Amino acid sequence: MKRQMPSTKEIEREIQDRVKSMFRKDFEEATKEEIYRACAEVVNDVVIDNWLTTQKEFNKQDPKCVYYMSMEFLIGRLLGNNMINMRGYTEVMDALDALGIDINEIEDQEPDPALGNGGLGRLAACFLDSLATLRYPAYGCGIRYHYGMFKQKIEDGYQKEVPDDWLQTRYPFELERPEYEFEVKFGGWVRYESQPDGTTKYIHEGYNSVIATPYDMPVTGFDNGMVNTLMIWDAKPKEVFRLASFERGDYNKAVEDMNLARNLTEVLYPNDNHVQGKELRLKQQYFFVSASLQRALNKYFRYHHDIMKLPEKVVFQMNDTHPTLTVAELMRLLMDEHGLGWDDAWEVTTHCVAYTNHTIMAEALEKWPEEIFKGLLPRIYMIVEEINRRFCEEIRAKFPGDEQRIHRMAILADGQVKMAHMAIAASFSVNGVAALHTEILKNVSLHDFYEMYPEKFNNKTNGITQRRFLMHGNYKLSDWVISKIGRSWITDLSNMEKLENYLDDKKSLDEFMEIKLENKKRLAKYIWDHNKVNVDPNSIFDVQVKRLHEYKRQLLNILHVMYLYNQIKENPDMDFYPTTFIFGAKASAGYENAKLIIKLINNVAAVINNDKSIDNKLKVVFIEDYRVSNAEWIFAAADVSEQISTASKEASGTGNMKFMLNGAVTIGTMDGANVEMYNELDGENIFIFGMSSDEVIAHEKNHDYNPVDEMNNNPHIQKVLGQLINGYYSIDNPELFRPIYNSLLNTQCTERADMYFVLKDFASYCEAHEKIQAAYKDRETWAKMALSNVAHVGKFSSDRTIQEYVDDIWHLDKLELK
Ligand code: CGF
Repeated sequence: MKRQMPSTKEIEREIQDRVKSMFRKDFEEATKEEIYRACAEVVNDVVIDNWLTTQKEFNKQDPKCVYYMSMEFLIGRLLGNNMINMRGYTEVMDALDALGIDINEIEDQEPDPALGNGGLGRLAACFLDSLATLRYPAYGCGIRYHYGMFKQKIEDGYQKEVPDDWLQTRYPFELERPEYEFEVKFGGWVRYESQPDGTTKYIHEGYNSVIATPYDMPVTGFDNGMVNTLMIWDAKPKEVFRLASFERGDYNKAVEDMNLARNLTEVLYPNDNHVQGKELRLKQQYFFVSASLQRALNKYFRYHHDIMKLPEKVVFQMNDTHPTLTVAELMRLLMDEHGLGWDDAWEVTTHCVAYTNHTIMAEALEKWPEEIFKGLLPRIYMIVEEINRRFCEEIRAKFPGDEQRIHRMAILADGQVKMAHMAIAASFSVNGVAALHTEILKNVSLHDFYEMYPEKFNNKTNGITQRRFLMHGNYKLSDWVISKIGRSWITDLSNMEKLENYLDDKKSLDEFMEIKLENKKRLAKYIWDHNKVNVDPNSIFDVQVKRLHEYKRQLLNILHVMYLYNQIKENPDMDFYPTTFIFGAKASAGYENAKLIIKLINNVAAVINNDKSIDNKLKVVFIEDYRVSNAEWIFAAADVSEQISTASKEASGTGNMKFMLNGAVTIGTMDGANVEMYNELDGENIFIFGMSSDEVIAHEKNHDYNPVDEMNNNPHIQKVLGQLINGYYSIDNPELFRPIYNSLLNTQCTERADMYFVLKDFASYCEAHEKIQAAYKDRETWAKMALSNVAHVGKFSSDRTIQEYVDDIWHLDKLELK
């Protein structure tokens, strides 16, 4: 039976009791952190009962389930999310209120479990939320990084990375499960023995190993009693000092195992859309894949005997190429541990694994030097060699005589192991994450593979959960929507279209704008508290928050701000609606250009915000440490959403959807899911600019773009670029921003000048902004545009995405819960 949250009165008493029993304190003496922990336990109590019930039903009903394999789960804080999903948020808020405490301060005590970089990790978290809400059995499989995404400090305008020790004190929403520990082996060599029955036995020797321990986190569904499991793996040494080796005097081996375990789960690599071929990362990949597969097979064998029927009960979805070792490790387990021959093992594997591609960026395609791979995973390497041999034969049979094609598609080529190629060769489904992205995969970046296996390719446009990004992040708008159209949108976002009935209702539009203003005031206060910049909530809040990457073109945004500033200085009386440009972005620690763009934004902010002569018409704010928790407030407060990547480069984007849900109007290129947003909006109430993806791809192919021409033809660009190198924004060091200038213009300093077509799209970006200015001036026009965005956001719920994965790829059974 589903257990409900207690009443407000009971919660009030329980919180006080918990504070007493956990900390031996009266409530009045407790710190905020202690109250947070007490609240977490009150909520956990209900969650755990539902978790137990779900798992019992799971065992009884024996449904097919998905293992979502992902190096990243950017889950964000769980207290608020669990309270919402258990339908107890208001009750806890009221209970705390009665005790004289503001719930926001309590939620603020929770560390933000930042086990991911950006879109890919947050997508995985949204998917888990939707799976549970739709009652589909699922496990998330990932890594318990001790240090997740770094905390960003801005010092003198520069990004500084500070480790985020989120596990410093016990995290209340995880449960160590030592009963599901497994050994994972690295290095050594493989000896083979011929068996009397003609088969060969492979014996792995001389390896180092660690014990993988899972920490389970509950994943709550919305108001349905369903609780799935996210298992994140940690490593510990097999024996603290590997006594056997130690006694034999092999002190080094003992220490090696210790160190291996210590390092494995220490850090998340802070790269988004870019891979560093570090051996430790490959170790992390094998570690969590091997442990997860062992646990999955272990569970399967508790209720089943016939391993050939595994695909009827289990599917492994590989979130990007990071978990591609799933293919070879499953083959190893099936053959070496469960006695299958190659053909049977391949039959099972290829019916159990599916792959999602998240990017076409060349620098994000994972390749491992064969030598490293072989040394670290000798048995896995043998299996990959055989997969490759057979795969090349298959290509040869389909395209006889085309040896170049075989070279292009091989899994092992040029001394490297190409993970995407292995993922595609073995998966029964290969999907992109937005319609345009999938078309580019089919026609350009994975064209060879599409020609080989057209039936494998499909699209699953990303989505986001409305429970976190509206109900939790923007409860005022959420309550308003409920008051207008009821609650059905909470689990079926397409119902938002009922808001269309209010598009011409002046009173409703006023209420809607009033809520936006309240949210802007909340953010303005946050900005004041954190940046000491005074921003006017009545100005346009124009926001670009996402990872910093050159293809996302924060540079285009800030160059435009510099241009506006010039305009206002030159024409002080020009008609201009005051605008606050808000940025938030982390740059990967080693990404110099990206870090310099952060510095530029901060320097421009310093100049503009201190210039009294422009009468507060322009403000620029860089929000430090952009993360899931502050993101919720930022989306809620945005008027304009900047989605301005170079067309073809952003696979989907998901921030774009979160803004839309919160009633921000998009300025964007025809890229990623923007294209589908444009379609859902019938091309209205969205500001599109810039080149199409076809145009970009054609320029890249023909090498016929010269940014110098753009500069020569546009005096505004000339002026702005001049200011990059004349000390206008860096008096002490006029050369500071020279690398940015060079990246735009100088072919000698960079592979291709202005690789992301910033200058090419500059003029049309300025024009689109002028249209925004005009539209915003009429409050009713703007309110209609913004509300229309909310009304058309239905498609972008992760509930819809998950249902498509289930229908087309996973074919899961729903769990029945009373
Ligand atoms: O995955 C991304 C994101 N940066 O994490 N890619 N990766 N890798 C894409 O660039 C986004 O466009 C996409 O929305 C996201 C999730 O699919």
